Amino acid sequence: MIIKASQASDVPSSEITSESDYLNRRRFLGASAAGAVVLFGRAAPLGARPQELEPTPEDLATGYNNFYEFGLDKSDPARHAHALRTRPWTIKVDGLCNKPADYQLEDFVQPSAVEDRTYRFRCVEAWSMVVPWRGFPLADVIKRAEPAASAKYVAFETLWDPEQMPERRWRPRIGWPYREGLRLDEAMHPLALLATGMYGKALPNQNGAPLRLIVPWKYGFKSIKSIVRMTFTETEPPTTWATQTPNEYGFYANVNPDVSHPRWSQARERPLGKGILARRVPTRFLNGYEEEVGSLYEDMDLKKFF
Ligand SMILES: Nc1nc2c(c(=O)[nH]1)N[C@H]1C(S)=C(S)[C@@H](COP(=O)(O)O)O[C@H]1N2
Ligand SMILES: [Mo]
Repeated sequence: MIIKASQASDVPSSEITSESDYLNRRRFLGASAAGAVVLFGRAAPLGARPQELEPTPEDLATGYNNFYEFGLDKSDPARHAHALRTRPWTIKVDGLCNKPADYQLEDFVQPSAVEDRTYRFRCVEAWSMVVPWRGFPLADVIKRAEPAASAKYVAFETLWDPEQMPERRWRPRIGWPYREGLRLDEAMHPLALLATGMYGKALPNQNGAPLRLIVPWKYGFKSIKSIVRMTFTETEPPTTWATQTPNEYGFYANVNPDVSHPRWSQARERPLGKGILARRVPTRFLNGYEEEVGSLYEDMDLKKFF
């Protein structure tokens, strides 16, 4: 996010050469014979449009990260986040709702609702991945909280514990913790997921253990990690990046090839793991999820509410 326009197209330091990339691809294809081509876990509520997506090599998804609490370089989170203690873990649900509560992680996550979902993931920095997440619908925990009629948004906070989180260079204008938010109807959409795992395993700390949000039609910075609080509000909650640099990052942050970042185009993206010589591919409106979520924005000027 703190990048120069030229860097938006840089090859990440951890990205592998085309040769080892080829080997990784082979490894993946080997695995897919055993059934690794993943479809939506649950097609019915999403308009029955199964999508075949080839996951990004796992070592890239878990080794090239943005998690600024652990450092600003893409390799920092994987190097430092092992220090994060993810048990015990408490999640506070509060604000405008009938059932505020402090949950232990074990009570917050209902194992029977956990499913695997493979989504495209598009960072505002113009790189992208395909990740097989494991999680449950955000809507489940919202319904359980019984939001009041006045609740129009839900705000999220990441843990902030300087003892465990070594980053000292970056001080968000809004202050820590990292904050995000969604309009309530966005949050209730069946595509919005609370992830507890990826690639069939528990979520690595650098990817936001033990619980992070995934909103696949929005830029990656909406997908807040290591969540400790959810608050129902009547007004749009302040969020980290939209407060930090309001001319560059908005509250909505819907993936949109027609709305450029002031310093780079969002028309194309670089899929991680395709090799350094691979062409950038076109970015799709709402990251390819227009059929599912387009109606949420029917009456909005998405150039204004970017
Ligand atoms: N708490 C917190 N959540 C965060 C971030 C962060 O710095 N801190 N970075 C965001 C950004 S910019 C992206 S692209 C994704 C990256 O998720 P990944 O590392 O699992 O790919 O996490 C998002 N969630
Ligand atoms: Mo991002």
